[in-house]
Amino acid sequence: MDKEFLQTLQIDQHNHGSIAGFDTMVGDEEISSSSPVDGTLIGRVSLTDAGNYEKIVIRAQSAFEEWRRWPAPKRGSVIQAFGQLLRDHKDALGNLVSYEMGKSIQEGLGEVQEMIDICAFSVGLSRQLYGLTMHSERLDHRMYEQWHPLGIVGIISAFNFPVAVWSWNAMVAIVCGNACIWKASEKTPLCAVACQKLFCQAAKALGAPAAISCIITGDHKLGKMLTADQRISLVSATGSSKMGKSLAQTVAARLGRSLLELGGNNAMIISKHADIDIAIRAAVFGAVGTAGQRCTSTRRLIIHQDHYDLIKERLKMAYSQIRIGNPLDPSMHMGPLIDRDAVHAYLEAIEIVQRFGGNFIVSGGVIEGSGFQSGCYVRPCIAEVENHYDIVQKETFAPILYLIKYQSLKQAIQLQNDVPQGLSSSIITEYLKEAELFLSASGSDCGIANVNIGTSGAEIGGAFGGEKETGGGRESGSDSWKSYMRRQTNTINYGTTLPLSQGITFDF
Ligand code: UN1
Repeated sequence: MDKEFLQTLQIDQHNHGSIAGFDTMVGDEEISSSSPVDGTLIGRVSLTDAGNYEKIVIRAQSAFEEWRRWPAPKRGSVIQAFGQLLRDHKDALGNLVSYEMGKSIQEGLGEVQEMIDICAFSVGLSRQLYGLTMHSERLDHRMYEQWHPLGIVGIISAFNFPVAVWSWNAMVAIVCGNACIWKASEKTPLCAVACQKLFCQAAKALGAPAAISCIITGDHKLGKMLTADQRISLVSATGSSKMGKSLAQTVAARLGRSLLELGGNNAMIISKHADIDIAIRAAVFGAVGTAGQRCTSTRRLIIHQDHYDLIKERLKMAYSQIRIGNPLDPSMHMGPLIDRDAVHAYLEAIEIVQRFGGNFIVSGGVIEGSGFQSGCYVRPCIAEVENHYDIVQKETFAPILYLIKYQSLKQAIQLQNDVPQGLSSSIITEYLKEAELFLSASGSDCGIANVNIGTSGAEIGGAFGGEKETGGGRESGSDSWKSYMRRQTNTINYGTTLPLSQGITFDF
């Protein structure tokens, strides 16, 4: 396979995991990154040891001290330059994402597009970090609020969006005046190295302090070091609810801030009034896209009884047309799972569904033979289940779609909400009253609720995140930037006396 994209992105056989700014700090140990596409070793990345971690935090701290003094619109110009580099390297980075993570090239390029879009958003934001002005209750007083950067933002990201989720956090955090330390998934370290190299290029061109963006490489032990570190003002983490629960406790114990984007168990309600073509397209992309490894992947279809049999048949037909194979081949819909552990979890989930009495209408399994030697390719499958099964209540990061039947919309909404997670949800209906009920306070309890589109593929302009075990954080668009800043309330007396608030007198 032609791997020109690796040279374009300056990915070598040995890469430095601990990059702070422009220089490298080489650890003694390395981790290797193998592609789930063909099992080939792509390259190695040096691990960040405790000594290098310490050096990086000190570098980030001093970078922050300088960076916070840069006017925000000037900070935006660095993000603009990075956005341009991403445009120039979109193809190469999209290919690397696809090769290291295994998602289809369409989705790899889409992920880089999300980065380009969040850069544009952040550049605009650099002139809009607004605070409010209030009327003081005291004579000749003015009251207003300002937003200041926090300090160092730690970003922990998952393998499934190896570049975009970092950029949602980092671009916004950096434009707000923070320095960032990024611990990418140890399953996709080369994507992080490539992003860091491009970011450093942009920062250098504009004379920005070197360590406003740093990366560290390692597993959960390094994540723990970052999380427990008092100097990290905010830890923004994407991953499983299990990981988030433990991280939140560590951060809370030091009264730090955390922003969590954790597991989803997303359902699509297909109403009696649904456009069936839209429903099928949305469901198949939601369940099969990224091989079911998005936190927004569609895991449950809650189908009105009148359409149940029809939907089943249409899904069977659609699944028979899914092309699974090398994700760098643009004609493929679905690539491999991330690794063999993920394949194991997928097979285990299938077995548990069967044990509970679930009925597979499209069966799963591992794909073998030529072109599939990495052992990570599986078939997307569909099972008829009950919502209360333990396994249905859990997020399995794999292309397993559950079908559930409903009679009334109230019951459908209840089923949709009746899981521990609360990230994304959708309803397919042509009937306004149903759509509005679904979006109302008595409707979906998720952070994202869509009508006539699927559960995945959120745009960067909205706030992204969810409720319950999804962790409550909001990243990316809207006013999510406020999570990366501290609010300061200022009251100024421009009079000649000192009136006290609440009318208190204190004369002496
Ligand atoms: C994730 O899976 O962690 O909405 C993020 C989506 C993508 C982001 C998913 N824009 O599906």
